[in-house]
Amino acid sequence: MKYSKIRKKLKDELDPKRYEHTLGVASTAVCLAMVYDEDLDKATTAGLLHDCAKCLSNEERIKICKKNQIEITEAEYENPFLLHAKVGAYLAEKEYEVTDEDVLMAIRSHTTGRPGMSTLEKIIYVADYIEPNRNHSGRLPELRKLAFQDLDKALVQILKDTLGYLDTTDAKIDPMTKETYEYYCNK
Ligand code: DGI
Ligand code: FE
Ligand code: FE
Repeated sequence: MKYSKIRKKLKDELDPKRYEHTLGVASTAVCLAMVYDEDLDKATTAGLLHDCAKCLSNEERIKICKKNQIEITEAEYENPFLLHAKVGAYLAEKEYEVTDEDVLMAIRSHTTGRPGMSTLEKIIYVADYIEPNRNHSGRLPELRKLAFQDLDKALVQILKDTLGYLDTTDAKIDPMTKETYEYYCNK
């Protein structure tokens, strides 16, 4: 599907803020792809589509998983918004004609990360946190700079910030977020 068609469909599916965020992730991801020798088209496509399931209801997300034999973990049952990553990968394939497994995996892992991420997955994970519309952490200026200097270091810092933030809320931490952090800390 052409970018223009993907954008048009996303504009219908997402609320205006989420749509702007999506464009910000796509443009940030493509810049990171230039630095880290990743495929520019894959980075743009994954960036555009990473949150394509973000504006569905939790009921709709659970229904899509059940209907299509997509496994729901305990953590995802407790925080069904986490499913927007897996369901997003599913919709990217079914409704946006994405066949590239690297792109689908980058969408699938963008919220919790996972041990052993590809460069593309790291790029989407990091771009999601630092894109220009974000304004959620005082550390963003340094994280933005770090992302273009050392992707793995930026990844660890973002995982650390995310876990620190989750600790201040009563949100349940997905074991995958923790595992990812530990894996990249020890690398
Ligand atoms: O969809 P976005 O908001 O663009 O970004 P995202 O998919 O990375 O989701 C960000 C939120 O996800 C952020 O508020 C932190 C939260 N999150 C990340 N890991 C976990 C988590 N929330 C819970 N409950 N558990 C996690 O392990
Ligand atoms: Fe997301
Ligand atoms: Fe996002």
